[in-house]
Amino acid sequence: PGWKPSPEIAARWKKLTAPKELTEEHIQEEFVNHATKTLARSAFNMDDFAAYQASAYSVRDQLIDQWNSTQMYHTTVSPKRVYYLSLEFLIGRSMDNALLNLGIKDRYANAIDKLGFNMEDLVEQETDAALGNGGLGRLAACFMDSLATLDYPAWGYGIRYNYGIFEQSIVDGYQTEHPDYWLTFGNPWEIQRLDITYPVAFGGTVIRSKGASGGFVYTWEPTERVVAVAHDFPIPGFGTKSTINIRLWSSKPSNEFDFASFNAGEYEKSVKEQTDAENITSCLYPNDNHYIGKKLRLKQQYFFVCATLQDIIRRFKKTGEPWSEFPKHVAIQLNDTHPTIGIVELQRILIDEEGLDWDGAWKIVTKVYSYTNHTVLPEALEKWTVPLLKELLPRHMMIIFDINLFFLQSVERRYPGDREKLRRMSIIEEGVPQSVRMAYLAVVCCHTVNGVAELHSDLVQKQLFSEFVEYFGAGRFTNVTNGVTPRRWLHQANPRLSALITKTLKSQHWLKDLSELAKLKQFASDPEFQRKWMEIKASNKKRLAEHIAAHCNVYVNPDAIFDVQCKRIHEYKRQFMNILQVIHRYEELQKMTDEVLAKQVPRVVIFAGKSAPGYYIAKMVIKLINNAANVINYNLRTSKYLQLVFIPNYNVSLAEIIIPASDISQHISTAGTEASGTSNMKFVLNGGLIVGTVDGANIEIGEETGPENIFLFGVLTPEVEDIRHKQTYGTGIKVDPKLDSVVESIRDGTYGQPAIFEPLLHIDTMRKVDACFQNKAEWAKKSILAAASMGKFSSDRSINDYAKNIWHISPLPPPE
Ligand code: RUG
Repeated sequence: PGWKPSPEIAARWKKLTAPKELTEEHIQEEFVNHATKTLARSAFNMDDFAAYQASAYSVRDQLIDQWNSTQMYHTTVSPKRVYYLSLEFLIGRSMDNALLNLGIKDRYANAIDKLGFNMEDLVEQETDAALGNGGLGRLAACFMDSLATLDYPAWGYGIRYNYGIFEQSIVDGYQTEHPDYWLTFGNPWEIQRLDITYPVAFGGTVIRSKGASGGFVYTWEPTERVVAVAHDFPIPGFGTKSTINIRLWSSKPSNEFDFASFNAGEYEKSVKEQTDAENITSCLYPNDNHYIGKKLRLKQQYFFVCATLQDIIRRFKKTGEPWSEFPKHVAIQLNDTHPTIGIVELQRILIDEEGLDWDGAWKIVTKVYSYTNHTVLPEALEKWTVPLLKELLPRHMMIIFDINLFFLQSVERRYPGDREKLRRMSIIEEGVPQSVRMAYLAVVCCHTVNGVAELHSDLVQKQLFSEFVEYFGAGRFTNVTNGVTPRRWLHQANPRLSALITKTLKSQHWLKDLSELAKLKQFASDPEFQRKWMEIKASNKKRLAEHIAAHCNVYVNPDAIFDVQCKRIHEYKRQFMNILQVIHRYEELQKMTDEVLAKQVPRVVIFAGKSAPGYYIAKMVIKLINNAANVINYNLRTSKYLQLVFIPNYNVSLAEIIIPASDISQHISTAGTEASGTSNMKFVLNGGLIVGTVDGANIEIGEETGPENIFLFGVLTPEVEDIRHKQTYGTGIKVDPKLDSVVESIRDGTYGQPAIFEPLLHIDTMRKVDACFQNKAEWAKKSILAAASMGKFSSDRSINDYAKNIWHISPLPPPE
């Protein structure tokens, strides 16, 4: 900066920026100020949306105050920081969250009420920031909330997509996709930093020449240049002044305009560079648990890590310390392999730009990075072809070849002559063309690799990376079980339950230490507490029923069991098995006499979730659910006992309505396929019980709740492969493809294969659920005990695990 304030000016500045007491009048002043000055509205020209915007800008002012002082304090202390690199941050809405975390919601609601607006209505005006696909992106958002709440010096880095995940509507039963225009009316929750920009380059060639010291130097001469512009999203902690930052990059052309083409009348050409550059951050790829080998996706990955590293290095250089101290200031966490090219970028910067030798650079790089694996599904493991990498990032490809060469040389020394092992462990996969296995690159270069639940981390170590565990030792690999933030997923999404818990525990402290929920167990059999608990569930179910009526035109019975499966539609998550079970139930109902029918436990089955647009089978499952709903809901005789809905456009704010309203939720992936799952944690936290397979975090949830408070069923992970193998090569068993005979064919018991019986076990489990649900007191007790056992699944616990065991960082609470 070219300007430095004199001490007097600095003092005046301090006085002028000192936070003002947040009185009712001050809130109203700020609100009206933003309505009239920022939005140019008047009292006679307001509506709920304008009032939302005015409130949002005034809440943002509060956030910015805290955020500025947090950042200034961190700059003074210069602690070791963690940088969480993620291509997805599924933030959802911000206003309610900010008001609650800052502890000013009631004050704001009252002040705004007196200006004629209802805060709950204004909250509904906000569009979700849907910059993620599902669990992975929402995990990143929960982690940011926990990092801020626990006062860790942390930054999130990612991409500001112009269009987040598509909006889903259902037309004639089919999923239809629409662009997500989330930025049309601006975004009050971000601060555009036109002053913080970095160049990012692609393509071209690498020139090798002799350096002054006799070694080779490499000069990358790229052919395409763009600029990354920072957008900051302040993230307030709960019950602390810490407010951290998610910095999202958007791409801009480096030359604003091609004047020569413009002057020659070639208008399209003159703006081509501009549109090409802006395209990089246009869209989020809508694939969950499936990699996409598209050039633009690789560009997105490099674009964001390149800008991020320049930002991190700029911050480090302010300390004036030598490069050897870099790992004492910087920990970088890779959320999946998506940012893995950042490892190579740091090695490149250190060698080509900072003049370190290979070994010196490598020592630094390998102390800085750690990698979270989120899947063992082969189709989700990223590979980039060598020709594509060479075309886009020629110098990086050379460095990857060198990393691989040095790595394989040392493997060869350990296992002389074992060429098969070298082939298996190589970062480069042979084939036409060759490709780079990004997960192997991450494992070779990171000091720590973690899975996201005990079972998953075990599979990561025993199957996916078993030879790397043998080579590097088990110390490189660990588990950090996922978690969710109780601030959003209970306090915000279920305010009445949160209030009941606070009243019962006589303090809000459980929101900062979720293990305190265990104290609720003593009230689990108390009829009065049960009544209050279940009354809140009933009112949440009513709210969801209203949403369903408005969006699906179906009037569901709020007294029925609400049985929910909402998540991305995927074969491994087995919505198909669930819908078969529903159809089976419907067919059973048809066969019943009126007398038997009258004894049935009414059930509302609720599905929600998006399918990747190109995922044919998943889309057919959506169609099947909707077609089945059309039959089931219009059967006047049985619809009292069974209703089925598919709620369109599942996103964070819809999850906030659905999750508090569930009685049971389905987490029924094939054993060994769902790395963790996090919605399972959210449902139980809100008093819903799990129907689930022995997979992912279900297992650990069951350990905490006890087997009597969770409905687990099905085969275990080791059996799955065995069964698959037998089915493929064994007795020639075929599952009847016709829907109407599937259930019968699995029920007649002629097949000797347990996997085929999983749908049957699912059906049996659902019968158990019916029986349990009829005993209201027992059900309430289970619901309370399960929720009270959720202490482990706070993302605060996950973040403390990462901080202590992987990042080696400490909390830095800002001074009062
Ligand atoms: O499928 C996994 C979930 O099981 C997990 O809970 C979540 C967060 O760890 O990540 C999901 N995931 C995995 N999303 N994408 C991938 C693979 O890229």
